[in-house]
Amino acid sequence: MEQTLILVKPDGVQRGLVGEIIGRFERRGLKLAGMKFIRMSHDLAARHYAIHQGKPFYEGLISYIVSGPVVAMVWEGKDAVAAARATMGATNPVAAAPGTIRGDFGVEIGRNLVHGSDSPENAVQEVNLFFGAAELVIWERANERWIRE
Ligand code: D4T
Repeated sequence: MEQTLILVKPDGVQRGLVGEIIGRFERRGLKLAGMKFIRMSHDLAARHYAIHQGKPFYEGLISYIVSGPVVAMVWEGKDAVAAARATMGATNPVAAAPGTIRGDFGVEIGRNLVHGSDSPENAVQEVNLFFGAAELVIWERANERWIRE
């Protein structure tokens, strides 16, 4: 089953949107496999955003992500990466469709509330960066057959 790493970024936490954001992934039918509330270290932030090093927004991105606590989660399901990104909306909230997390709560690309892995390959890397195997929970969801054919 595909997994994806989702972060509620510091603005989502500070604005009291943690429950709202988690609820959207729950209602979508994705299944929670791991969750923790952390303050990201500079080292973890640099590893997570290594692909953006050297870009003009990199320094701001790092200082933003370490500026307060984040909720790190692993959600799983069929096509979990694509489903989660559709639930999040476009990277720039101004372009994000109403009904998506960013489209409903954001206006600024540098305050876009959530992170989600952008490919199944990157999702594996990101899940392993944030979670040890023992932190992921294998469990049976009672209503599984009403969500998946
Ligand atoms: P994340 O990684 O946060 O889920 O965002 P996306 O996958 O949707 O978008 P991304 O990797 O292209 O960008 C990562 C992160 O950088 C911020 N950003 C991006 C920014 O502040 N200014 C910019 O011009 C861009 C392109 C927003 C998300």
